[in-house]
Amino acid sequence: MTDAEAVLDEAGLKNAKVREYVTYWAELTGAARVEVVTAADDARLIKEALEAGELQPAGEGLYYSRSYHKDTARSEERTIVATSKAEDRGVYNNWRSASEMTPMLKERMRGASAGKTMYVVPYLMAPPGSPLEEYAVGVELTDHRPVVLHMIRMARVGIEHVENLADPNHFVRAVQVTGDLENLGQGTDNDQRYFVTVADERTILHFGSSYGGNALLGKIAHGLRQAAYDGWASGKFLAEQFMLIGITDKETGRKFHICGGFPSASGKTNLAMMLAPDALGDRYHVSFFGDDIAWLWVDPADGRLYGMNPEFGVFGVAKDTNESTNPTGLRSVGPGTGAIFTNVAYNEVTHEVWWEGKTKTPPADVTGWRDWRGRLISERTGDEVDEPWSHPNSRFTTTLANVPNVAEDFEDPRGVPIDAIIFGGRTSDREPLVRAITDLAEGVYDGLTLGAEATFAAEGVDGQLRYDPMSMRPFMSYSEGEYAAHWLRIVGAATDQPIFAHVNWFQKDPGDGHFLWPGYRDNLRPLLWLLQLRAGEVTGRQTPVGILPTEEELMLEGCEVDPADLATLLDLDVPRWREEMGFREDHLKQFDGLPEEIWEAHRRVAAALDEA
Ligand code: OXD
Ligand code: MN
Repeated sequence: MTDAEAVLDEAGLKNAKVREYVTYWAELTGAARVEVVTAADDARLIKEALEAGELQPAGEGLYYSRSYHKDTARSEERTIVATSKAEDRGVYNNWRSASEMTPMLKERMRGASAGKTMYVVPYLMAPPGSPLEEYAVGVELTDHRPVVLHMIRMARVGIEHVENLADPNHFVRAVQVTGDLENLGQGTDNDQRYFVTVADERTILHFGSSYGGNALLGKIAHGLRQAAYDGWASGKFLAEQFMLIGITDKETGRKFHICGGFPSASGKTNLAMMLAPDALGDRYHVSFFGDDIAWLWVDPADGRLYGMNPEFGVFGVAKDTNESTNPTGLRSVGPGTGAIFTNVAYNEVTHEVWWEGKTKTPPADVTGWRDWRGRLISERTGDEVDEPWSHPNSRFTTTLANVPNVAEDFEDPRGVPIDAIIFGGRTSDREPLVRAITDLAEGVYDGLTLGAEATFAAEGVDGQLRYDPMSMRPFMSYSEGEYAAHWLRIVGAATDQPIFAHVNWFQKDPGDGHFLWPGYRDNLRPLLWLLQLRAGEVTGRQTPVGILPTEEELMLEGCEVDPADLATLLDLDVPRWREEMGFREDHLKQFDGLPEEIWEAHRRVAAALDEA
């Protein structure tokens, strides 16, 4: 056992509550060494990780890592929110009592870091000086060096974030213990993993994974689950799985900000990093704030809703990132950025990386190429030949500052005023290109009924969505009824309300299956219309489910969309909508204590559709 106290002294870490926490867990996990980490340690830790074979070089200042092959994604079934109050149980949060879970996790973690280093990673999930800073402080303890390297990219890391706290005890305790990955029964009846957020104690206990989504505790467990709980318990803010972008009108100098939620595989990262289409680029500039999390609050000084991205980096899905879907994403992982690729394919001779969709076909010369599991492509036989080279959830990790169009004020502690909140599903019919919603309850109702079609027809009933309220289904930390009420209260406190909208880039022609809308950079067009609607510069056309643009109102110069397709994109399929209302009713009925305003919004929309 290590002398943790001496290490903490040497690091100059003085916060007594942090010291107590570190020494307690060092003792319990049996770690052989303790090391306190600051962002400035990155270069040394990279070097150590390369020497240890945890990372491999992937070009100038770029790195490659593979995770254990059964440890490549978040595990929703094993993820639990625990508190001491049974009222916190929701439909999606897998609620269990803290008195049951905490001892169980301690038992699993006891002695489980023997022989390993326990890294102490003090972090901040906010730009320093943010009004929400007190909810953003945490200390992750991890026994896996690549987790530290990811944390340095994804959060602001350093002991300064835990010193001089107004309340020295007010930090999130975030413990990640990897365990013996080869013997954890992942996905079997005997699964040993548990990913628990003890939300009312602000303690996160994750056992059994070193994969990013389970192990970078600042991001999902703190930035979403814990923060959502804190935001509700304090009555001060919302923490949502939202992207956040800025749009500048260069002609008038006006700036707008849009945030919004998209269920996975609905193009959220691509949208967040989007550039204006060429034909509109002289007038409009799109800037990037964040691709995955936004915290939202109202500033009573001006009555506006504000938003900020608590993260410091991007943990993006690599698959299908290419020059046309996301050129800025590619630049953000270019030479010298310090980016880390995980579970993509790797060429051990040239140090190149490749993933499905990076180019149309994989590299023709397979010399040196290994798939995400480390197997040589050249040795594939039979059916293996058709297997993907990279894991579908392979990732790139890079800092926000590496994104070429990052907003100049992305670290402004005041956050940015939010003009619009959008929800975007993946729907092949029914859902128009954009429909704006000006009523708060109808906007929240729309977020609660957000969803995406099951990826494979076999997974669900045809045309029925897998609902993913506000894109928070895997991150809900308290009951959905309370969640809806909290949304109404927070956004309702803004005297200058943001406009809501639902967008859909994925309508298809029922005949030949082609996408009706070109998507990607052209997605700016419906967003510009939305901002013009909010400013009263266009009026659109009122429908039962919101205001739709007219063709003339959309700025379509340089946009290649077929006129017949455009007509469909701006139309409503009323019979399909009526059917959808039945599904929505069943979905919402699951939630206890849903505010009456939400039910009223549902009934209003249903009645308007009946009359249409
Ligand atoms: C996620 C992520 O799993 O952002 O949603 O990594
Ligand atoms: Mn996410």
